[in-house]
Amino acid sequence: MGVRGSKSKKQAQVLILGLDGSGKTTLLYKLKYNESVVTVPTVGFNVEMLDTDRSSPSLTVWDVGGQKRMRPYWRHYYADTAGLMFVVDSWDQKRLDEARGELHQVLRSESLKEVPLVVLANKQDLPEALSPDALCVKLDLRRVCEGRAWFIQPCSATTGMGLEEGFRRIVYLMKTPLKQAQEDIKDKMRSNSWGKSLLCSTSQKSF
Ligand SMILES: Nc1nc2c(ncn2[C@@H]2O[C@H](COP(=O)(O)OP(=O)(O)O)[C@@H](O)[C@H]2O)c(=O)[nH]1
Ligand SMILES: [Mg+2]
Repeated sequence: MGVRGSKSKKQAQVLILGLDGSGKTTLLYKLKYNESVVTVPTVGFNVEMLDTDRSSPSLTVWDVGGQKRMRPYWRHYYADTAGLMFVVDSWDQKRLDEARGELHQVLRSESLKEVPLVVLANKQDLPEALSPDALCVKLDLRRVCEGRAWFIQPCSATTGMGLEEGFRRIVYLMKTPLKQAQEDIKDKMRSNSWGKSLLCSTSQKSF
């Protein structure tokens, strides 16, 4: 995390990864401008600043192209990453194996060793989208995330459902000591209250 800006508010880098077509660019612009944009496959990256509450660092969010030929470049963004978000198309079951393989490979990187993870189970607006519980099993999250603070958040980049919660969670995980975050997450998963915010109930667009 570096310090930047006139009020020297800290800023932290959040990296959004996931297969092409999972909804990364749509969700970034829905969150930033509350607009549904028509996207084209991202070549290179999009980067946006997101505001947070006063006690949290501002977020510099990188949305990096997810096409196969772009994935070897993902690692160039790891070094400064304080929080990782991995977007999954919950409806496209044919590509879940591919998503799992890519996610596992990303998590094996030494530079992301203690970086918290939020998996965004996107496209929940579509009928037959897999639930976060089912995705958790298919992606083998509990095993691959051992020793890491993580959470899976259902969302829809089209409607905006769950997006702010997802970003609140990554901010929370970035700010909270690992042990405490793991306990809180266990409780949260046990109570299975996916839709409710873990942090605060403000309706303002700050995380
Ligand atoms: N139904 C639905 N479609 C979505 C959602 N998020 C993204 N899409 C669509 O999925 C396609 C790929 O989205 P895009 O943001 O370009 O994916 P990216 O390659 O991960 O950046 C576009 O046609 C989006 O409109 C969602 O939550 N629900
Ligand atoms: Mg894109």
